[in-house]
Amino acid sequence: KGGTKDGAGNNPNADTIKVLQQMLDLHTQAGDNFRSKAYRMAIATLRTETKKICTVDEARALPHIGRIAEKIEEIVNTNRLRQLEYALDDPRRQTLALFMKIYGVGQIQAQKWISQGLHTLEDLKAKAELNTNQKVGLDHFDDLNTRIPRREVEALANYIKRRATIIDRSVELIVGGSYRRGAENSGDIDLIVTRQGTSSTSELVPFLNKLVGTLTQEEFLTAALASHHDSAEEVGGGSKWHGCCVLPKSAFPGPKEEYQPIWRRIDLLLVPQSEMGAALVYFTGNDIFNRSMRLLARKKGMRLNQRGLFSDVLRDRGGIKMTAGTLLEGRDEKKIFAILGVRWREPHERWC
Ligand code: DCP
Ligand code: MG
Ligand code: MN
Repeated sequence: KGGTKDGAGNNPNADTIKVLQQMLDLHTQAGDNFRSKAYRMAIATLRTETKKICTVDEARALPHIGRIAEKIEEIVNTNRLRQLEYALDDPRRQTLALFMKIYGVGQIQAQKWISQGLHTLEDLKAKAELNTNQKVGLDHFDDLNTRIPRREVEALANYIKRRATIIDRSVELIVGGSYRRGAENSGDIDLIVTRQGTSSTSELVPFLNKLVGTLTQEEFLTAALASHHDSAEEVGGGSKWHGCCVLPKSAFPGPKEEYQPIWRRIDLLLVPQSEMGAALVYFTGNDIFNRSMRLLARKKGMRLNQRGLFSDVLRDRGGIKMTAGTLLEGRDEKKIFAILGVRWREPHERWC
């Protein structure tokens, strides 16, 4: 995940980082937050190094490397990491990774299927009990695991914008997510929907319903997906729409003979103008950047979520929030950075 910008391109430690990144991915996939964090920190350290780190001692002298120092030496000496190769060869892990690539399938579901003796996508099609999301994910497995070229993201967004303008001229659509960060390709399209003068998502719901209706009717939208883990922060619900879309041939931005109808994941996100700044921060990400921004807010006695930056948050001794606090800023993305006391970062600088 994360597109093509891994930031390791010209670094003398690029090869080492590539292997460590695979270890990070493995631990993330396995839900091992502790080891994931250790690898993330070590990678971050190596990225800032200007000379190649070759030995255990050199590595240990750097911050946040710890026990990964031995692995760094092994990678540099042998061009490989045995532990990684064993792990990658493990058939159970391979099945787990395969199942988790199905949209709507998490670690728990994947493990359940494996314990039921299911090993292939064909097994799942024949024997597993699938919910709507999982069925879409399985039926369109290849499509939904193909990244979307930047040009196609733009074509898809423009297609929707044209329809949106017909319904409501004053509505504004902004592509967020990895696209806004400048990614060459994206896993999905995150489309933020707003309108001048709005202060609640409910004002945008009728527009969204019309838009989804139109786009479904003309078979641009091909599936609606249920969202089961909408956060409690989103009051009221109905502020998001998750689904799939297919770019029609007429809107394909390349030679028509190269056109193929590919199912793409799309999220439509309703954001009132009063919350646009906080929503832009949130939906631009990436998720790790967001985590560090929220953490920073918390350290300063504030709270940042997709609706705004708040102050006077009262917490009990366990750190549990007791009052929501008062809104400091919601509308202006730059002001949120300023109030938090951090340097403004352009979207393309927010890769972690
Ligand atoms: N987000 C987050 N925490 C999550 C999920 C999402 O903070 N657990 C935020 C940051 C993401 C944005 O929402 O950048 C959009 O989520 P996506 O899953 O669409 O991720 P990206 O758009 O960043 O990457 P991709 O190209 O894979 O879609
Ligand atoms: Mg995205
Ligand atoms: Mn998304």
